[in-house]
Amino acid sequence: MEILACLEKSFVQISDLIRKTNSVNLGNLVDTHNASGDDVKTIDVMSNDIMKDNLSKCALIRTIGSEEEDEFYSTKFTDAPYLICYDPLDGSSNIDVNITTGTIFSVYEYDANNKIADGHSIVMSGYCLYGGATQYVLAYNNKISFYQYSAEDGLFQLLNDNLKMKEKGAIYSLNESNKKAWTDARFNQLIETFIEQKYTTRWVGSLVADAHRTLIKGGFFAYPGNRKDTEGKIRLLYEAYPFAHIFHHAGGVSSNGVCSILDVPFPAKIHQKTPIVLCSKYEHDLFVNMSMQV
Ligand code: FDP
Repeated sequence: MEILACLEKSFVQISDLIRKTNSVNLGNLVDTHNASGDDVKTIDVMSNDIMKDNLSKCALIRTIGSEEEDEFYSTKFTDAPYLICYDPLDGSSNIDVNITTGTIFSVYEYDANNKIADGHSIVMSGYCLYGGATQYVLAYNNKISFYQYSAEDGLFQLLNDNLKMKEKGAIYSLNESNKKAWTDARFNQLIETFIEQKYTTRWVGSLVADAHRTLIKGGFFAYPGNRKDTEGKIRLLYEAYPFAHIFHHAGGVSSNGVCSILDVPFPAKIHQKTPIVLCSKYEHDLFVNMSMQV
């Protein structure tokens, strides 16, 4: 698929950028693509330039939405069928300590009225992890494929052609330092239940890494709303919808606390946030039962 080729090219370029960056520079580096060669940009902005440059040449893409842009960008392919939204470098506040970051994306198909209703309009989504290895997960055609980049032959090699989530995990993942400020008390009760059931906790603070671990090992990930960030921190278009699409493809569950993330109407604003839960079925049942006790 042409879009996938553009994405894979971008993943390799962003991965190279990260691996060549001195992390002590706190994510600032010289843009070697710039003609003058002396333009200092953050690594997020350079990753966005890579994605935008590659994807704007793809004849299937009409519109691009990015975490790094204030508005949607229209390509020259005005009759093309798809919108693509992405976060070029999620978790970049971790880049200075060499923690896993990643690119998250979703491809949305316009309907006959040139509209997108909600997350059910996604035809393909995924993410690339820039960690110990460069790996990407793709949700397409009702299955999840998992690839790893091989620098030796310059190709992504298939690791798993039909990845499925466990029905139950043993890890919960939330930023518990916010727990006194959460606006939905079910999360506080749920944590107590997890501890009683001998779960352990993990919080990387990089959505791609925390969500990837939850996908692979099962369990519970959430970023609830709190008094400071009433809708949480996770952005709907290029973080929550893609991961919801991926989790549903893998047999897992997504929620904004009320409904599936995929049922949330397409936002009016490009950077709209949403509370988010991504989890296995067992943990979702626990969460739903908490709601009955409140
Ligand atoms: P970041 O602050 O690095 O941009 O989407 C934003 C995000 O990262 C997610 O990747 C991550 O899950 C979350 O914010 C981390 O939030 P905390 O600062 O509360 O840990």
